[in-house]
Amino acid sequence: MINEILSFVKPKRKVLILTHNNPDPDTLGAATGIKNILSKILKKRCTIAYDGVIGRAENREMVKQCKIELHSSRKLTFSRYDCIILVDTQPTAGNVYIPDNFFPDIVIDHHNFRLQTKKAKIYDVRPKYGSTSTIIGEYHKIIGLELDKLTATALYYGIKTDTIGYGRSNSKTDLEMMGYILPFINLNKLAKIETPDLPRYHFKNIKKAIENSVVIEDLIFCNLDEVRNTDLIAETADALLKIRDIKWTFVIGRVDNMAYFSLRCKSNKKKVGSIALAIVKNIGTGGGHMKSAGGQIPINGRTYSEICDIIKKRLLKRIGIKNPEEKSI
Ligand SMILES: [Mn+2]
Repeated sequence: MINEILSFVKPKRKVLILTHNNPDPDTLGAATGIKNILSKILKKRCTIAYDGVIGRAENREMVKQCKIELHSSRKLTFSRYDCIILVDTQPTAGNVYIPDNFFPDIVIDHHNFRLQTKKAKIYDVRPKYGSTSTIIGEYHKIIGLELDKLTATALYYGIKTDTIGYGRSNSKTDLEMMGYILPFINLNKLAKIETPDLPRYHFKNIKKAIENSVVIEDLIFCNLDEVRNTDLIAETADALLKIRDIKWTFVIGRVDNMAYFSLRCKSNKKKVGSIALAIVKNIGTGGGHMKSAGGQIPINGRTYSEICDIIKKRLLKRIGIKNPEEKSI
């Protein structure tokens, strides 16, 4: 696939690499990696752009430590680019800003395949992979391009956050790729990324999350209402999943006129990606993987609390909760 990508990009002048909105380490790592390949092999000028906010302190530290140059996709003139590459999502997933009349030429992702993606000139979608950074790491290996420290660290952290830990899933391929990349990374930088100083609002959010959570059988349902960035929703879902005897966490919140949610499950038999997709039917977009998923629902026509009610009802039904008795944590 990488050779197809290289011959497609070769005659192009300017390349735009898009991450998904509110980028996570995997999409940032994948964007950094594909930029590295195209600039080293083809000497292309590549711009990496995103929309939304990089909320998590770890992710901001990753951008700083790996010197990832980022632009705001809303401020760019898309027509200046003759090649658009999308990583770690797909055009119709609902979590990427692409102006009307534009469509990515190349899509590289590991979420479930969406039919519209066939409109891209080249697509490499591998739902069996735990991360998109794994795919990009594999590209480096195939073409024999040695990894520099910054790219290696970004790719490694991208794979790790999507694959290791509760609410994550991985395959042998992901772990082997981590093993391949590990000797090239800067361990000091990785340590700085993994243990950044945390802002006060992180701890305030933990307090709010516990107060706003209800336990229903082995599910924690948490409504954070207004949050300062969407990463807090994902962080909360990960944090609450650490509670003993809890199998599921569902966290919903809102930023501006959009409701966002994250769903996690300790078991990989539940395919939470398809649950996320089902509960937003006709009201929003969603998706994800075996243990980790999310989605977004525009707040128009319905109030935020009406959305929460609909979603909660659908969720309880989907995960088979028969006795919706609510307790506090
Ligand atoms: Mn990913």
